Order: sequence, then structure tokens, then C-alpha cells
Amino acid sequence: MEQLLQQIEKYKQEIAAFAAAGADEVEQFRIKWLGTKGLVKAVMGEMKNVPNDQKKSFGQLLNEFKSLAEAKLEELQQSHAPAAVVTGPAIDFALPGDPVTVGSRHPLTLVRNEMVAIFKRLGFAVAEGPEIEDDWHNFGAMNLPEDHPARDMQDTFYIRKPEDGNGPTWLLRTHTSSTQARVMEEQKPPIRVICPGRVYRNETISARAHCFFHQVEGLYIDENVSFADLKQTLYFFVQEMFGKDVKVRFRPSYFPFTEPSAEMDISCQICGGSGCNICKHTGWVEILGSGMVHPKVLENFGIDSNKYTGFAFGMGVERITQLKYQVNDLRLYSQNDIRFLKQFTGVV
Ligand code: 2U9
Repeated sequence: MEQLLQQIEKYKQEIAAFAAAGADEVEQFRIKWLGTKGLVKAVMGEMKNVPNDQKKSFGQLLNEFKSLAEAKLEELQQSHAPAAVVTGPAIDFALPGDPVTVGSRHPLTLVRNEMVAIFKRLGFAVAEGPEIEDDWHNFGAMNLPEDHPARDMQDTFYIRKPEDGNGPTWLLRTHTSSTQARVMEEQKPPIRVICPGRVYRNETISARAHCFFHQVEGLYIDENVSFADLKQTLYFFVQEMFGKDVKVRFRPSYFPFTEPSAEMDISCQICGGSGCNICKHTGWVEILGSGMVHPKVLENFGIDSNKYTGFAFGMGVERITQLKYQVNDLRLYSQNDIRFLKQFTGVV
């Protein structure tokens, strides 16, 4: 008996001192002490050898020993429990994802880029210049005399007029010819350049007029540049822009900076020439002005007009966009109406 009591005491110390490194060792502990062939059961089995008068106190001792082993096992199982499974809202992977909203380029940007790309293919360089200009670059150099109607207060936004005080006139450019003037100041022929950009005119805003619009103007100066070169360049441009079936016609016109001057019409892209509102039932729509650079403009920049000739042209990006995308109100371009703009999503 004495031996058994000592043995139980040793077991109790062993159990109290036990520490597990992981769940596996906890399981081994359970098997060793509380399993069907475990030591707790084996010690319990010793009850039959205990004399009757000691059975009660010995039974108490055995129960304490068993409780100690069970309490230790529970403690070990709690501290080595597997990590709790993190649960969150159920995700249905079969559902379609949130749509990604794709932006679009502005139609005027799309068409301007296309116009520029076509002229680049013909060897034209691209130049940009200031929107606030002086009188000389916008008017004087372009052979627009002092009393020309285009200088009229009603057409031009003046920032500072001569009568406002001493200092030069400042205005919002009315055409991008002012940038071509700057190119001519800095370069000698051959010059082959296009100038895209925003220009300003003092007009009442309506479906057909706005106080600003966008131009692409072109200039080609070299020896032996002819009107035939002008015609072929512009014919190439409209074929690239509108397709090979487009027809062109030139009508005589007048601009102070070109002589001779001509306006170019193309067969109506809306009705194909059979007649509609856009072409006013003529089958033709005007898209640009052009001409041979006036000798006086060349001489303004010290270019010998006996040696050099040049052609120039100018067109409105809004007009080309109208024909390409059938936009019938100029105000749509600047109203930022998402229903209008999103129709150009995916166009590059
Ligand atoms: C230089 C010399 C001449 C540019 C030209 C036009 C004809 C023309 C209009 C078309 C529609 C402007 O956008 S619009 O309102 N432009 O008709 N522009 S020739 O002539 C130049 C340019 C630069 C040095």
C-alpha cells in the first residue's frame, strides 16, 4: 500500500509538471493517462487489492488523482486548440464583378488627333502657340489691314486695346495662323507645318456658332509649290478622313492672306449626295478654306516671294467632327453632357 501511495504521488507530480509542445503531445498525454489502457485506469484497478477498512479513504485519493489528470487534459486541450476558422459574409464567386467604368476621349480630341496623324503621314510637322496673341502675329503679319472686318470689335476678344493705355494690343487669337507666323519667324523654307489649337471669336452662342472653336491650319512653303500640290494634299486628307468614295470641288474665294484663294466642298457624308438638311439639299458641304500664300505675307517674314511659293489651308475641327459623327449642335461639344460624351467610349 505504501508503495502504491508513493507511486500515485509521483504520478501527480509528473502530471502537474507536464507541458505539451503541440496538439500531438496533448493527445499522447490523454492516451498515457486517461486512455482505455492508461495509467489512471491501471491505478483504479488496484482498488481490488485495498483492504476493506481503507477502501473509502483510498477511493477518495484515487478520485482526486483522476480529477487532476482530467483537469490537466482540459487545460492542455484549451491551450492547444486549433486556430478558430475565421468566418465572414458568404462570397458568391459565381456573381459577375463590379463593372469598371471606362472613360472616353472627347470627340474633338479624337478628330483632331486623326487630322494631325493624316498630315504627319504627309511629312507635316506640328506646332502649337499661345492663345493670347499680339496684333502683329494675329492680324498684321497675315495681311489683315487695319480696317479689315475680321479685326472688328464684334469678332475679336481684346484683352487690351491701344486706347486702354500705352502698351501693345493683346487679344485672344482668332485663328492659328498666328502660330504659323511664329514658325515663319524662326524657320527658313522649306516649311511644312500644321497648327492645331483653340481659337476665339466674339459670337452669340447658338447651335451653329460658339465663342471658341478649334482649328487645324496648314502651311507648306518651298520652291515650286503649286496649286496642284494644294489640291492633291487636301484631296488625300479627305480620302483618309472620310473614305475613298468622297468627292471634292473647289470654289474661288477670298482671304487677305492667300491669293488665289479657294474653299473646298466635299460630297455630303450624311446623305451621300442625294440631298439633306446638312447639305441644304445641294449634296455638297463646305469644309475648309485654302489658297496660295499671299506674296506680302511671305515678304513680312523676309521670304523671297520670287523664289518661294506656298500653300495654306484652315479648317474647323468641329465641322469635320459634325460630318464624321453627325453632331448637329455645336453647344454639345462644351456642355459636358455624359450622355453625349459616353457615345465615344472605345473610339481611339
Ligand atoms: C500663313 C498664311 C496663310 C490659312 C488659311 C483659311 C484659308 C481659312 C478658315 C476655315 C474655316 C478658318 O476654321 S475656319 O473658320 N480658314 O479659310 N485659312 S487659308 O492661311 C494662312 C495661314 C498662315 C502664314
